[in-house]
Amino acid sequence: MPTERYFQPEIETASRDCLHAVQSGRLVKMVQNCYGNVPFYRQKFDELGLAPGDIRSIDDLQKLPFTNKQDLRDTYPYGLFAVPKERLARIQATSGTTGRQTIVGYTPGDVQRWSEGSARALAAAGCTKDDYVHISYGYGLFTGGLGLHYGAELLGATVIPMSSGNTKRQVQILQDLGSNFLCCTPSYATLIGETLAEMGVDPKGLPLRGGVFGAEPWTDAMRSEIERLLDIKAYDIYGTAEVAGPGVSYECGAREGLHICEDYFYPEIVDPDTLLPLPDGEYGELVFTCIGKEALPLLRYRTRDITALVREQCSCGRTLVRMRKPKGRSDDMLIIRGVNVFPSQVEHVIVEQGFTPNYLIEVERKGNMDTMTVLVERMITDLPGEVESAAKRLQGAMLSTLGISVEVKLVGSKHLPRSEGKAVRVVDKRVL
Ligand code: DLL
Repeated sequence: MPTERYFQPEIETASRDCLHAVQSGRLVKMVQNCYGNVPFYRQKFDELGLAPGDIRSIDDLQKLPFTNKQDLRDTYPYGLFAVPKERLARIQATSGTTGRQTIVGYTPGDVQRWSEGSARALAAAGCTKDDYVHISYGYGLFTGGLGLHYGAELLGATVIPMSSGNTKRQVQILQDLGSNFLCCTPSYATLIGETLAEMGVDPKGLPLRGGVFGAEPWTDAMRSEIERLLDIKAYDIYGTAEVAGPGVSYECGAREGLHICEDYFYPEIVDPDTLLPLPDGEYGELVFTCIGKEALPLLRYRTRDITALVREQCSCGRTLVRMRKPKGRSDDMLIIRGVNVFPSQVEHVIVEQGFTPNYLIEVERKGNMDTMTVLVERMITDLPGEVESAAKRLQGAMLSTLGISVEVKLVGSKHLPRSEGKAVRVVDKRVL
């Protein structure tokens, strides 16, 4: 069993009292920054009859107003920024494909703190300064590429800044340069793994040891598939551009939840309808207050991601609170004939039944009835007669897990589109 690696043990394993003091001091400063420099927040405070002095510690957090995506859109591009433009070191954006893209910004200090989160994630996955880190997240306004890049550099590792795309070349570079860690979306990791096999490259012959995968929900079943295809250990990393980028939370060697960098990003779980806080262990919407940010210090930002917090001590020695692997986003959740379905549940059943995690969910409304069809790739080895029974088996498993009947269509191997970034899993054709 390798010993656990920390990037900043003084904070990652700090006592809860110490964390409370750090969080309280930062929240007080942040609230003054918001009130003094962001007219949007000043107005919200005034409407609530709240003065910055009313916030004395992190225990006062619930007095503060929420912020949501629409607020960022309404004030596009720079309306919620707390510093003049000339103090910004970097602009990035969310990868949102619907509506107006959200612009975020960072001071040099913000870039440093964000990079620390990424460096903590890489170290927790076992990456060291002696390793080569192959980054196949997209570089650009999306935070994936540059986020992991800066984290790997801060750790002292050697970066191979590949960006995404041209998958055969990715495999060639993995082989030629002998990378030890791969960073990309989990769906792109499976594509790289499949391409490796197609090119006849044995992953056991590569020095690749681990991967840090995130930017989209993925199941433990998909983790096993990636580990099999690439012969590595796969770790989850979470983040959103509004909060920072990758490294807001990350898995450690125990891989039982993602430790949140709560010295910079303070988490809450709330009921998405009532906005009331939920007890630890209960699933609800993840909300962050960016207590360590200067340029875009968001108060109680509603991420829409569905997860739960775990406060029990982790076997890795970190004291930072953990969040469960996100199930998906509340706005990704499908309601089919009144039943809530997350694409990640569908993925779980597919892989559990021995299929590859390449799938597409099509939803339609026929008359007054919602129908859901799941397209899954069959194995190359399946004989024609076996395809029908495999589809029936999968359909039965879906019914027992999801509680609704869905149609399963088995399509040819490699028939469904592959993704080099975040995968699109749902086509909802309902006109509601
Ligand atoms: O996806 C940042 C990131 C880059 C995270 C690389 C990890 C690795 P956005 O483009 O703003 O930022 O998208 C944020 O992606 O609210 C989640 O819905 C989803 N997401 C991110 N990481 C995970 C994860 C980046 N590990 C949105 N598991 C978030 C599930 C994730 N969903």
